Amino acid sequence: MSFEDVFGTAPDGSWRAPGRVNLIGEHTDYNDGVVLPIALPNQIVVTASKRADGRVAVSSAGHQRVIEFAIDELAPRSVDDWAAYPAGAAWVLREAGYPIGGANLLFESDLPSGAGLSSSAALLCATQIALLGLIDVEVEPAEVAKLAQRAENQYVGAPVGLMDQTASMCCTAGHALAFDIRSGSLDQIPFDPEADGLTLLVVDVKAPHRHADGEYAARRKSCEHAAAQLGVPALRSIAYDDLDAALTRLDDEVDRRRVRHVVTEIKRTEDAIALMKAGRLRDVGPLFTASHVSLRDDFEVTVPELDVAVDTALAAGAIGARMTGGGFGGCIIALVPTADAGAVLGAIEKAFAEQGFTAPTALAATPSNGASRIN
Ligand code: GAF
Repeated sequence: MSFEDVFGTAPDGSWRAPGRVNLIGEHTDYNDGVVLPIALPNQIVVTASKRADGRVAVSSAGHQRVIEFAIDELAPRSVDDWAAYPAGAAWVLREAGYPIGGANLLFESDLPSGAGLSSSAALLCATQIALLGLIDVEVEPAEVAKLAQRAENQYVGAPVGLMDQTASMCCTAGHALAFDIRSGSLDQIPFDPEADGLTLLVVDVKAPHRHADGEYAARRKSCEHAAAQLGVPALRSIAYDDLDAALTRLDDEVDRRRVRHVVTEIKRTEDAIALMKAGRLRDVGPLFTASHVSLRDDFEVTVPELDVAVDTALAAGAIGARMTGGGFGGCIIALVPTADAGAVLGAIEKAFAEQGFTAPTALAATPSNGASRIN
């Protein structure tokens, strides 16, 4: 159905916000660490028109239903299901003092949800820039990202870090975004695997997210608990060279493994950034694989589908592979000589069929631009 069919009026504009894959730096953002995402070509598009009654009506191409709420009446978790995200976006803008008005919003997406590709962050970011665009207010992309994180933390109730929203807002085509959460610095690193004869494969392993929300919150708690015990504001403060000494000061064995993942992952991410800046993308491959091992054994956020996909990709010729995103399902990325990309994907499909897993799907990982107005 067209916008006019759904809302009986013409739209005033369209805005878009992409999903992301993180190259490396997993579960480091809420530890004040460093991350290295790219934005995907897959995105959420929202078409919008102004309303004069202070109400927001949302619909999506996949759902016939229109859900409506009054901006003035929004309170954390007052709207649920997928509409919680546009509601959270309106709520956070109102809380931050932006004089947003009512709107009709129609969402379309080619970004799979539940695949760990940040569809939630994209939905929040797209809604925020549409609501701001309708009142001709421009807000810095990094600031929009912080507001989107606040909406997800406080309105939706998910204790996520700042990577996904910042990737959706601030990435640029042809680059990976080196985002240092502690300093706030955003460094665009040229990323063109094709120029090195490589392909970045993104494979959705189609595993259902099992207990992802509770497990994510538990990982975050463990990190905060360990930081408190070590007397630091966040695990970023533990230098890689001081890791062994820090581990002896922790009494909980699980916390020790969580800390080892975070501190070594920050080091791997810094090393990957340095290698990419030096034009040595091939040497980043082993860091991807070490990251996966750490996420599997120390952070314990993988599932069999992710492990099988990574192991199979490596055996079939990938020079590095890892899960990407929060884990417990979602996607893997694999850095593969372009000539072997088809064989690697075929090997993963075959291994999944043998294991009785749902068939995986591949996505193009072209590094794309962050969110923007379309028209
Ligand atoms: C999820 C979260 F939303 C991010 O903030 C980040 O912590 C990621 O998991 C793990 O790196 O995508």
